[in-house]
Amino acid sequence: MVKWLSASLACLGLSTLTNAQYRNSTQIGSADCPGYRVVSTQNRGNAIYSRLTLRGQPCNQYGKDVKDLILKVSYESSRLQVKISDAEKKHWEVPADFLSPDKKFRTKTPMKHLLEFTYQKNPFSFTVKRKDTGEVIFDTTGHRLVFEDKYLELSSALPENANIYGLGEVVDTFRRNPADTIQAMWARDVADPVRENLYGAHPFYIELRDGKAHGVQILNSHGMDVILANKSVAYKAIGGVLDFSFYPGSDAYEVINQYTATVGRPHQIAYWSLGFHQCRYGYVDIDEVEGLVKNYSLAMIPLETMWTDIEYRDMFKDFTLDPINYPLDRVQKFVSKLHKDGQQYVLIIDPAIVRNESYPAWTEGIKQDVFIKNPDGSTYIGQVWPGYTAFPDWFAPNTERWWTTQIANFVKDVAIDGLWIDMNEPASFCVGSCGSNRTGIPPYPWMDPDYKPDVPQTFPEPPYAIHNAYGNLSMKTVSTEAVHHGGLTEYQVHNLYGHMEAIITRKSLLAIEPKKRPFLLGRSTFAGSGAHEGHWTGDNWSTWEQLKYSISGILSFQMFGIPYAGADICGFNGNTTEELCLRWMQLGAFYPFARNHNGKGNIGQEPYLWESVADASRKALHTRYEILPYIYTQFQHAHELGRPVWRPLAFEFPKDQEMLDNDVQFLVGPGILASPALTEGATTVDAKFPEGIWYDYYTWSAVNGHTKQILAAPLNGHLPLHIRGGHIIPTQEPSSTVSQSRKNPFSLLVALDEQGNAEGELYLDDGQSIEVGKKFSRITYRATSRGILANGHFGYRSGVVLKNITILGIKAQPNQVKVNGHTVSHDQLSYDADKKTLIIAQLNVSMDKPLRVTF
Ligand code: MIG
Repeated sequence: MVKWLSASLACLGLSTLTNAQYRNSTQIGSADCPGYRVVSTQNRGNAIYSRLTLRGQPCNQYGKDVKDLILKVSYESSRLQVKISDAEKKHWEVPADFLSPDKKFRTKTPMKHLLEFTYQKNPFSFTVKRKDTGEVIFDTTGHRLVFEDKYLELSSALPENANIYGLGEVVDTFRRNPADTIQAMWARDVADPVRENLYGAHPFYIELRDGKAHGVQILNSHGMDVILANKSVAYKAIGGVLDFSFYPGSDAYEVINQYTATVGRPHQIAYWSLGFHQCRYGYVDIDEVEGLVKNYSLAMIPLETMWTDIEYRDMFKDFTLDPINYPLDRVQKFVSKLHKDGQQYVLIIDPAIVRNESYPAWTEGIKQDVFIKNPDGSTYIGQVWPGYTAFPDWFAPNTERWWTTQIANFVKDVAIDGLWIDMNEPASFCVGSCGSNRTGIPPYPWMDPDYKPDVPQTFPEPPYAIHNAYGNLSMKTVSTEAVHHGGLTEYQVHNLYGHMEAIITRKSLLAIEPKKRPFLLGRSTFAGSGAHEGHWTGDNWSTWEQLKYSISGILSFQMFGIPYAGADICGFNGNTTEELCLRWMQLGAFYPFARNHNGKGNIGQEPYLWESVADASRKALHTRYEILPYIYTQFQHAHELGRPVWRPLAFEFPKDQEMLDNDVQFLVGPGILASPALTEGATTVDAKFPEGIWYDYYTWSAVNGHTKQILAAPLNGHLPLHIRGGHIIPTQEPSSTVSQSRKNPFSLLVALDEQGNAEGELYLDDGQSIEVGKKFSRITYRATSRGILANGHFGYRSGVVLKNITILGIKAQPNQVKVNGHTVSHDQLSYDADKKTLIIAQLNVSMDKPLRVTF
């Protein structure tokens, strides 16, 4: 495959401009682009409209300069929008209903009082400032504005060595290199290379400056480059409009709150999806899959959800079962056993539908006209696993109904609990079309060095070559000239393909089971995809480097509003090792989405295959399941406010220079710090502790903030975790499944800060209903030197008791402890004067009522 690809890359030619050329081309005067001047301005309500006109002779650098532009500036509830479009002709824009804005959202202070837009008339340029401090967060002065049919360019100054996070999807450090980053936005199926464009397109960044945060987004589905260099950020898109949103924050969480209020709040997850998942590409038959589930239980490693990759299908066709290796009756028996045991089953589907006249998905699809077309109106043919395939056109009016019918017919037979939507960049194995007349079983191009498509390939490449690392935009995907409903081209909507599949597939799952939260995991994502699905970081490698990069990958998806994110644990490509897999299970046990997944042909990597890995996995998952109520609560905050479930230290401590680059540690929610071992042969971790006081999760010993510590991290130990002083963590005794764990007693871990206070929250509901009405509990816990109070809304009946309360950092032993007015007997109390901890044991009071503990 590598050979075939690199040969094709060479002949197609990669973009060759150097960074220096890029930098210089964004300044006024380069290529003699004249820029624009303002000819008139009108205020209408909350918006300002201006008309701009070209200042001189067009430069026609990559096409024809548009003569007249409209500038619209509007102060909205969650953002300041600055949009520049062609005054005469409509260019393709992402339709409003592709996003799911939170209509109820209001900032406390109206946007008008937070940000100020000002502009220069001639040449036109603009700045966005914070109103309170006057700080300029975006400034196009001195930079070109180019607006052509197939080329748009705008840049802003950035401070020296700016702290920029985001711009994905990519494998890179969490903080991007402000002096040398070229992030192309072009959805691409590729095995997780470092610093190249990947599966999803997220042209959104957060900048931290002097302890404050703001965010900048451009909404445009066309291919583009976003370039950080020479103290500036440059946007170079190959079509569409310049539609910027500015988010004032002023902390990073408020930025994400504003961003997700604009593009879509993360969906409410099913509680079970927080359990541990096992998958691999290459489980040959149902016996093997069944055996695995047994092996998990024999090894006493919790397994919540079993997955099957493309092998379950008959000749790789979606919505079918391989009659020999995955016969229907066996699969049905297997699924009902899983369900009986409180476990789930998730299957993969790909968008590509094979051309086969006896395959209903194809014949019905043709009848209902749901596929992407060639420019001449014939069905566009590419190639994926099952052979020569068509691709659903999510824009076509019948596609949703057709897709839902296919899924519903399959689910009638196999009661799956969720879907995994892969290959939706969309991936295809030819370079553009494979040729409309192709039928039968194709050769796999990468296995056949002499393979040539039998039709002449025309690849209309735009004059400006974005830094798609495959070079040609049609490489390994659908041709840019392929046509969607309404005459849209793949060129315009390529980056939306996976996002639209997610929107429609979520609707399909809801049509089938209207009351249950669907489970959906997708590969190619766009702004707002988190409203519909979670995401895994694709085909990573079983290497130490990628173990580390998994952290920044997951952190960046928290920013993009897709908190339910994870990387393939133990690595997908290549063989893992015992030690790597052990460290990966330790870290992966705390991924928001925790799944061990392996590529085809590699050695096995299920955690029970090595005694050491099994042991580490049991320990790590024990802790994950213990803190599930806390993690679930974080997901509720994500759903309501966009709050990240994993928090980057840079966002939590933006004034601490030491934290701005720290992407080897992270916080789970606000209160738990993780310091994983990420290198081969490590027995310790060099950990940095931000301000505050931190308590070892396992030993309860306290560590002072603003220190560096060498933490023990033996292979047979735990992933180092610390609870942050000031936080209360609700825990639950773990069982091997989520549903069992949810029946076990709760406890509270109260970690006091230096003043002796702590706070926490617990959100509970049935974990699966779309509408919970008032049947939820939101409990606030407050601890002071006088006691602990639990109040709030108690609408969900957990039927479970609160067993123990452990207080860390309590300076003296209280003389007497009362719980709800009753004095606790002495043998229920144990105080450790050295460690300053108090355990109040065997309380066994209801979780579903307010609580009052007094000292
Ligand atoms: O080209 O379905 O990223 O997780 O195992 C490979 C087989 C297609 C890519 C996915 C990977 C999955 C694999 N798929």
